[in-house]
Amino acid sequence: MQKLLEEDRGIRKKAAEVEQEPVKKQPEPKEQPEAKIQEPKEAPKEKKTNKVFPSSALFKEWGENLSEVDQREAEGMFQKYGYNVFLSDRLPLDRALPDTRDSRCANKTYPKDLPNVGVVLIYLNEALSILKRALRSIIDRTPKNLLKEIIMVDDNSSNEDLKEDLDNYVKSLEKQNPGLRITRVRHTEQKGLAHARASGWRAATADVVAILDAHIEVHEMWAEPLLTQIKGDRTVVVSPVFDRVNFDDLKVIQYLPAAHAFDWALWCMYEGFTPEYYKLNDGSLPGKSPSVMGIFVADRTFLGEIGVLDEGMKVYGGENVELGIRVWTCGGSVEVVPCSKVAHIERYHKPYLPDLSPAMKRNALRVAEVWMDEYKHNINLAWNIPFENHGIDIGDITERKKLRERLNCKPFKWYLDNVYPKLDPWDNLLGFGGMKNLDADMCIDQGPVPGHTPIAYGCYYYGPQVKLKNKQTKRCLEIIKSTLLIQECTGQRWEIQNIIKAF
Ligand SMILES: [Mn+2]
Repeated sequence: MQKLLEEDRGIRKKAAEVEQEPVKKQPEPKEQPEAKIQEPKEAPKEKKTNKVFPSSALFKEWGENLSEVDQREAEGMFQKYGYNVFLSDRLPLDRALPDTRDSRCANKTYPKDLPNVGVVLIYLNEALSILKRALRSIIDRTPKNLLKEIIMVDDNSSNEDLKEDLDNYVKSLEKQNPGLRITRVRHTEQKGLAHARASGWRAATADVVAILDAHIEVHEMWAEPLLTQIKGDRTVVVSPVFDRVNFDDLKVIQYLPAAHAFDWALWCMYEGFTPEYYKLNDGSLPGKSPSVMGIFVADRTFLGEIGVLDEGMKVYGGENVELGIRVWTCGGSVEVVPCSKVAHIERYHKPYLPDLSPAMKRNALRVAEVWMDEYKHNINLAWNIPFENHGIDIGDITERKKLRERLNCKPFKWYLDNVYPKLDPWDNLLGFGGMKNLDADMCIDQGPVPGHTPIAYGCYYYGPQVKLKNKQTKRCLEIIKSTLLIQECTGQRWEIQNIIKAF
């Protein structure tokens, strides 16, 4: 989930658990309060075994009484997959999930004649037992008359067990479920998330497509609330609410509903719904959302009409934000639906590439160029990329620009004003990037926590070392003996990496 869902950004995605209103931007999942679910009391421990990997994230909270041989096996698989495959292989494929929905959801009823759904599962070297559990949960927890098909999209996996072993499992599912169509799509080179998802959409025939990650388990009644929204309005793109499945013990942690949003670097994060939503005081109601985290459900033909996904994007990231902006500005809307829940593993690391930033940056620049009008340079600001001549090849965007033209989409300013007013438009910045004192040959840095009191520091230009805002005093910012001072001006000169406006 993306990003949500997709999640799983040990790297940087600000996925988060969410409190009830007001929901703030939440930095890292670990810092948030958790509603733990059904924590069984553990039996008294016998003597502990030695930890073979004391610094591994896998063994921080899990695996206490594992033999050394098992620890080595578990750690090896964890390094490969980013989640606990050792444990997954030992849990039932049809394990029960806790009901984490708002209590009002249990009393809701849904129309009998809902549109049917095709589930698209994207995977790249997913662990076999994780993928099987996703399939099992979808088949067991979607009414037979609603689940028309499952489309499995393999974005060029190399793992051996995703060949014959998986084929055999799929055959057994087909035998048990004669009415269900299972389609396989296999890419012979890695196409990236946006293209893989779109290829799943192309293979689909159902009324509605649900584009999911493969490291998920759907909850009971996940489909009906989503399909009900789409039945009522074919232009609404919906997302379930995710619960987090821990990468180590695979326990399910409840997340509360929140809108899916993003910052100017296009990293996903949770954000509160609108004030109007909270006035209704009913957490089971669908809420409007600026974007989706990655996983989404939409009317199949409507999704085609508005351009599916930007297949010019590479690897990972940004495709979910592009979808959100496009749907809203070109005549649709996006909603998060609290009574639909999907448990999603937040991986410790992703298998696509060791560093996702280059792809994120490139994809973000595509979104900026096609959709963001006069705000497009905020993407450069967020990534510390020069406005002109940045040397990053963003690929061909003429088709996406034509699409925007053809659909007669509203300006990005409309989106900011009406859909995502919480995104700061950054319209009063003068410059960005490193700010270097030419006499001292040092830069301003944000300084240590707590407080981030600015200090003088060697220039490194990894990211913006300080944000320059429009403030004027008659004293100067200078560096004396490596110390940053505000004092009477002695004429020290500064250089700012990128100037936006003359000042
Ligand atoms: Mn994911």
